[in-house]
Amino acid sequence: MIDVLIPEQASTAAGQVDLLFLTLIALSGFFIVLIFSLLIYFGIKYRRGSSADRTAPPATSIRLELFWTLGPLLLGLPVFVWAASVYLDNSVPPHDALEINVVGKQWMWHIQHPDGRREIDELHVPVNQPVKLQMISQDVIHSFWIPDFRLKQDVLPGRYTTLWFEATQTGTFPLKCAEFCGTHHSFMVGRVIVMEPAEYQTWLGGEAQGETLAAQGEQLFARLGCSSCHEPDPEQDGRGPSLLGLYGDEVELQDGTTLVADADYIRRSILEPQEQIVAGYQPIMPSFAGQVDEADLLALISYIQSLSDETEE
Ligand code: HEC
Ligand SMILES: [Cu+2]
Repeated sequence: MIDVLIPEQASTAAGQVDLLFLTLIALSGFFIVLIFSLLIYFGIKYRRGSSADRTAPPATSIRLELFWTLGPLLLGLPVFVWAASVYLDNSVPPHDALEINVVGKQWMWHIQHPDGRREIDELHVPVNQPVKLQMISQDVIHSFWIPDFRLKQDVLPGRYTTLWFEATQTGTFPLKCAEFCGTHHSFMVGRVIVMEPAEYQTWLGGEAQGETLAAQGEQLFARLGCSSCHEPDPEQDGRGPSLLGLYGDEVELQDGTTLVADADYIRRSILEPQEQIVAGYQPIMPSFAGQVDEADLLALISYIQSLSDETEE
């Protein structure tokens, strides 16, 4: 019977989420049965004209009050702690996760693999390996949902969100948009194809495809003229700060605050360079809003990220 109730559990999150969900159902069921049984029992016992004893009803009972206040509290709080830990497990991606970019737009999912391969409404991933999706929308709010993985994450315009998972079995699983996003929302469906790692490697190399995402970003960097101000070599003095080692590093801003240079910061630096000025530099960088789309931005970020990977090694 359980098999009928529970759909495929195809990720490490699925079992955790189902157990939590079923526990909540069981707890709710227990209280529904308890309350309705008592309701019916007392309804019959104290119906009008019954001979039940109504003399000297108890006015207060501290023990009863404590019992029905603390009882549900003690049952409920552990569920909260448990749910929070499942939530945290599934919101912080492991460091070794394979990073894949997702751009949602009316009405399709556009997916970019780090080695440059792109696909639409299909996501190929290896089995038993953590995968981190970095997602953004080019228009309205969408929501990336893989029911068999029990995972769902809003995809927002103007800000990156992440979703990570580890698929535990090979196969094809439905992918849906779970946010009403316009007239063709219901067509915004796709498939997640989980493959053996070797098969995935063959698939990646399969289609003649050109360069990696970072290399595409490097070309954009030259074509848009970023390189005229941002010298790749930190020894040379460009008009803008060197971007070597920027990704993941702390940046000091002119107003004295510091922040960590993540994907969102770099995206903002390109679209709204006047908003956050790096300490010690002039606000001379022009905005590139309108010249680059979300896919270009992800390529640029991937390139800037690759500059940091090199310095770390
Ligand atoms: C006219 C020169 C100029 C051009 C062209 C230019 N930048 Fe900049 N950039 C700057 C300056 C100056 C700063 C530092 C002041 C600021 O924060 O605006 C900066 C800051 C940045 C930062 C933040 C760096 C940090 O250390 O926090 C990033 C990221 C960046 N630029 C990326 C780019 C990209 C990508 C392009 C091309 C699409 C580009 N820039 C084009 C001059 C330029
Ligand atoms: Cu959508």
